[in-house]
Amino acid sequence: MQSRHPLGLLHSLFCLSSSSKLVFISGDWRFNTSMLRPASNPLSARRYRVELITAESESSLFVRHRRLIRFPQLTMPLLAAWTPPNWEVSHTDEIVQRVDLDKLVDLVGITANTPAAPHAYALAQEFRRRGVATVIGGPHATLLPDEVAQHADAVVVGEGELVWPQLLADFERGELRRIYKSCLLPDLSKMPAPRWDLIEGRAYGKGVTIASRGCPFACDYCTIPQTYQRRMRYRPVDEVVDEIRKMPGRALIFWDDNVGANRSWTKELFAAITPLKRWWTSQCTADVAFDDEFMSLAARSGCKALFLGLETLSQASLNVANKRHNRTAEYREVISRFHHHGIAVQAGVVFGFDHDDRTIFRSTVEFYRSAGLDSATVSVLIPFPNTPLFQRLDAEGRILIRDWSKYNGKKDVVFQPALMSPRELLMGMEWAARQFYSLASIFERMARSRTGLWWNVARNLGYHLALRNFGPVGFNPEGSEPSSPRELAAAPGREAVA
Ligand code: B12
Ligand code: SF4
Repeated sequence: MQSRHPLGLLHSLFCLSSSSKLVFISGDWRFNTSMLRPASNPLSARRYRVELITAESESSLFVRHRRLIRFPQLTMPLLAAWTPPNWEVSHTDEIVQRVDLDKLVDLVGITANTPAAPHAYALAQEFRRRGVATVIGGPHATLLPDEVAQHADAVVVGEGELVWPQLLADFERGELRRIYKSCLLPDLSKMPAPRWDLIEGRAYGKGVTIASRGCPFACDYCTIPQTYQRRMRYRPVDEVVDEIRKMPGRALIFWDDNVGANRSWTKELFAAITPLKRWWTSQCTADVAFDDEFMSLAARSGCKALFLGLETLSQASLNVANKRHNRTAEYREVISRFHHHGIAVQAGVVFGFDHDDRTIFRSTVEFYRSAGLDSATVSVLIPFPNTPLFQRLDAEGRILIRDWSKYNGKKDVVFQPALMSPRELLMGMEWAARQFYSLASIFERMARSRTGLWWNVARNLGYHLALRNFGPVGFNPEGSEPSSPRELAAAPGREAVA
């Protein structure tokens, strides 16, 4: 359960925005957002229009636009729900819509992750050229507010619920400030439902929600500790249940950062959603595998798969990344315990940590084939700006590229890896992804997993087909680089795991 922050008042008083303006809202670090409504200036009779934009980088558009099953980003529909009634809200999600630069609006709000940041800057510039004020928020603005402030009229650092109504009221008065940062974290009780009416209907599944925010860990490459300051918050279970009850369809995703962070709360949640008979998935740390009660309750409540950030098979790399809570020696048992409960494992597999050498690609694929891993999201390490990882690599002179659009984890390597070249890292990742989703590998993994085969096989074949049309094929850096497509097909290492 939540506890009051012992330094609550002190913390608030010293929490300054980087424009040196105190943004003081309350002495308690948690703040019930319902206290803010209605937040606009009650004397204001004028109606205003705000356009909210979910900005997408080119690389993300390329990948996500092709997906058969897509779930929407909740950021802007949630922000819209927090917008005072004298503001009319429209929303453009670049995955499915084009931005209308000539839309007649008073203000534009853009959300952007790091790879989408340069594109968000370009959008903001176009709107500003047309005389429309712009605000940028999201993970990138939280990491680099001073840079973002050069491209927008205002920047929101961290969570937006508490400062958004205040920002709009400032705008109405003509007193928009440069940087808004709430030192208080919103309490998630009475969280309004996202404005689903602002999400383009046909293309998206609507069973998406968030039951908790934050993660107690602090892996050195992750941006969650900076956004949520390592303070977990949980929605009241009955409110989550009420929201799910209203959702159409059977499939459900909890986009929590770590749904197993507080297992007693999670167990309560699982018990409460069991009667709703949903099929759901979420993200978690691997240690939950050893809590049988957690696993049984998850399975009974309809959990079909969990995303586990297993990252790398090198324990030394995990230790350096401050991810000691992952123990590679237990990975095989973790996967088998999940399968025992009928829950599939989707692993986050990341290449490029400092102890990853050229053998890591082959050994990873071989290991996960033999362990019957159900599916994997394969990428290269991204040193997001201002994370401890970025700072360390930067101090060592190993940041090669500062164009944020290249911080996508799929098409570019932006730093100098310790034990191979950037090209070997990228090509090795491409190669491993294809090996993992080769037909022989799918067959072997599914035969070992035997978990949810009817959808698991289909999903694996979907990945297999998607990879056939995506990017270069890659090669195993243990051998020399093939020089022709024919050679590529017969490159050393291909047979090793095929
Ligand atoms: C669900 C999810 C996905 C989903 C769906 C996409 C999505 N973005 O929703 C999928 C699986 C597709 C995905 C993919 C990727 N993701 Co993702 N994802 C998430 C996750 C877990 C939840 C997002 C969410 O709904 N958050 C809840 C909303 C309410 O929070 P929020 O977006 O931060 O918004 C709040 C504030 O930031 C602020 N705010 C945000 N924007 C704005 C704008 C304005 C105007 C204002 C006033 C306020 C404001 O107010 C909001 C309310 O408090 C986050 C982690 C997280 N907790 O956010 C990672 C996260 C956003 N993802 C991340 C990454 C890296 C990616 C990928 C690039 C990974 C990859 N290599 O492919 C891709 C990129 C694709 C894409 N365009 O998003 C990183 C981004 C880091 C960064 N510096 O950019 C995060 C933070 C995870 C992490 N551990 O670091 N992701
Ligand atoms: S466990 Fe996951 S969400 Fe938590 S800090 Fe590490 S990478 Fe981020």
